[in-house]
Amino acid sequence: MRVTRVAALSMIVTLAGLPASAQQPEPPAIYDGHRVVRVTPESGERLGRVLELSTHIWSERVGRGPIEVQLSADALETLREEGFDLEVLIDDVQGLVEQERAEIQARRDAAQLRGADAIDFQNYYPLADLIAFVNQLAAERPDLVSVQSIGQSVQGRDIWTMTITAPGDASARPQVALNSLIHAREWITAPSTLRLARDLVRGYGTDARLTSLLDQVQFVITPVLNPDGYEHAWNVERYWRKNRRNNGDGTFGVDLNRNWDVNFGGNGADPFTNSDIYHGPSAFSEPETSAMRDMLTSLPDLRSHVDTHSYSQLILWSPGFVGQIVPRQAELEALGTDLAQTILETGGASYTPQRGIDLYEASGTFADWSGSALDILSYTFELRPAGGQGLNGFSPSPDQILPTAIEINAAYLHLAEATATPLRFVLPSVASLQFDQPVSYDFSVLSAVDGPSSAVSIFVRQGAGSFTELAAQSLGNDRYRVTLDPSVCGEDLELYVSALTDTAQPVTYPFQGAAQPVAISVVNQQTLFQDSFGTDLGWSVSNAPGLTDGGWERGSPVGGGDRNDPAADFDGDGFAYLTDNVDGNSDVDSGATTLTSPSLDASAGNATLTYAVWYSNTSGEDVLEVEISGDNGATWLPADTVTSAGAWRERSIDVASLVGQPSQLRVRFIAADDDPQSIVEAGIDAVALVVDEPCPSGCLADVNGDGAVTPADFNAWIAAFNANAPECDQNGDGLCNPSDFNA
Ligand code: 0X9
Ligand code: ZN
Repeated sequence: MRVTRVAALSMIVTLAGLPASAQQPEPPAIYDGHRVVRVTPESGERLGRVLELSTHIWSERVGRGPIEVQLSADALETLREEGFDLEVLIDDVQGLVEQERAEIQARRDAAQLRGADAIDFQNYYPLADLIAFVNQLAAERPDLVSVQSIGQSVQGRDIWTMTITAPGDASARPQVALNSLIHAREWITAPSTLRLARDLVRGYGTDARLTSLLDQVQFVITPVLNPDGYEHAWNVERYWRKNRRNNGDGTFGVDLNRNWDVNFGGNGADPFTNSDIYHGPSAFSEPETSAMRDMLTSLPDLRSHVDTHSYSQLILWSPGFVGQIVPRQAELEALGTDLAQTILETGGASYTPQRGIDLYEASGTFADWSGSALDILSYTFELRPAGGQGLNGFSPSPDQILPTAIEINAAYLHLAEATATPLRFVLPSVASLQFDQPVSYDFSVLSAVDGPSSAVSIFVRQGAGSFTELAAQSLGNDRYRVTLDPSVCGEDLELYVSALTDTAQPVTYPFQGAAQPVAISVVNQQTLFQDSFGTDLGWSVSNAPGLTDGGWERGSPVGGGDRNDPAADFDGDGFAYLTDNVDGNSDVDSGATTLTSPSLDASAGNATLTYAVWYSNTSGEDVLEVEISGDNGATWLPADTVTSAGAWRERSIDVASLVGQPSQLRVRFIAADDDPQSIVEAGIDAVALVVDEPCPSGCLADVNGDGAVTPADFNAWIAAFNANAPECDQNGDGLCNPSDFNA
């Protein structure tokens, strides 16, 4: 039962403690009678009518086909009268909001024992508690934390920023900036930045990794960038997104993630004041964005930034809109992919790394601005839950807060290590090595502020022994070459790189060196088929009858990479299969184009098919399907689905688990564009069919197992004979006797 709202209780904020009142005032029942419905408008005009009458859009995209919207009881009645066919998905939106609130209150009541902390990561907390926690950490370790108000919100609330670094002179330490709650309803984001602050403060001096990081880096953390919006979402309207600017026409709020001076007012931002993505009257019209701009531009050596949002589990980077030039694209992509991997390896959820533009176009966003205006590596994180849940996605259960904070912390830490420690190591990613086949790799050791690095070495080992040092050959310009020689089959090769800064400070990659080396599996593979498309090995193309443009063709990329098409092939021989390989406005339109391999013999063992794929699609709705056939193309099975990303990616298919060991295997790549308005660009390169063979058992004559047959093995055999050891049996008859000597 809902209690009518008593006169608004004013929140009494203490600097380092709990607010005086634990009982929250009841917000007005703003969504009373609201339902969420699915409707399929038959025309653009009918769609406009639905949008006009709805209070919120729950679907991720609006266009042709069904959409999900929130309607008041009156609006629902009106649409029914106008002949719309409405399917009710959620009968009582207000009920959902109240359920969430009741759970928060129940946890609050049960948490009397939660200890001295203002927030506990088991529950959501109002603004006053979040700020109390900021001040609590500062009071706990004033030698590590300083708190500063960077300005005031529209309604005059302070925007607090914490700077966290080791005691002593920090002037030479670069900065990493993190913020959360730019969007009012994205409640799960603040506990993530605050968790990092807590761990840094409490881990300094006890945790080696955090201590070393704070010795080298300054964290600049703004947990609540939009305090007015958060208060409003907490006390009045749960799904409020913007700030609380009075727009002067009866509407409120500017979207703080459309108010930055980067393509301000462009696609994916609205000029309508009532819109959730209203960009405001001018760039930086809002005190929240201008305060943040001034603070960030004043930092002497900012390296990277994360603007933390929810939801959909994404790691996003620029470009965020069509035509944005992103000089550090390759770095953003490589590191963004690492961040998603780090989250996964922490035992966290699966986050998709992709360019912002591949999600949807947006203009005037914070991370597009910080990345370009400050020349740093900037990301937008979208936290839990996974996408496609309407406004419900902003209300994950409090149980999700801690796991989300832990996985996001791992990513924040990785970002700081990768961008703000004195040297940066750029290594190729190597999934596996062929045993007994030495191979050379080039890598870079870059120093952004210090002079050139020196004493670059690589340390490797296979098995449990100690690491041995390999010489890294200097190629000049911070490039180095090393030759790896994996001599033991089936045992991971582990390595780390070390170097000295110009001030002789040792730095390793990965950050913890020998304690956390890179592991590369060492396999015994046989290549059954390999195609880099320099010549025609018998692939065929078939286009759907409706296809108007964009069939597969073999060639060198000519588009120049300016329309989401690859600027170069993947494996460097200059050739690939590409869809509509022409410069300018050309892509796959209105149908599918299918590229089918020649018949391949996969009968030699359990085969894996590997390939590099490029697939980019501006609408985000289309995908590239990969299918395989074990009967020479008579029947096909789905084997891989590739979603949009403007980069070459290596993929693999476990052929054996799908179709066994066929002698007539085919694979086909189907690039489709069902929405002709969207741009689809695809490429395939470096196709290979390999089988893993068992590691060879050691040569019998190598009795002492040193990898070579030498006179020393003779003595070793005598010893084995005397000891009746298994190595004695050279003729394989299961016995150890003098006939083994002749063998
Ligand atoms: O639209 C936004 O502001 C962000 N998503 S949210 O649902 N949290 O509002 C994402 C912006 C990312 N940039 C681009 N998609 N270009
Ligand atoms: Zn957001």
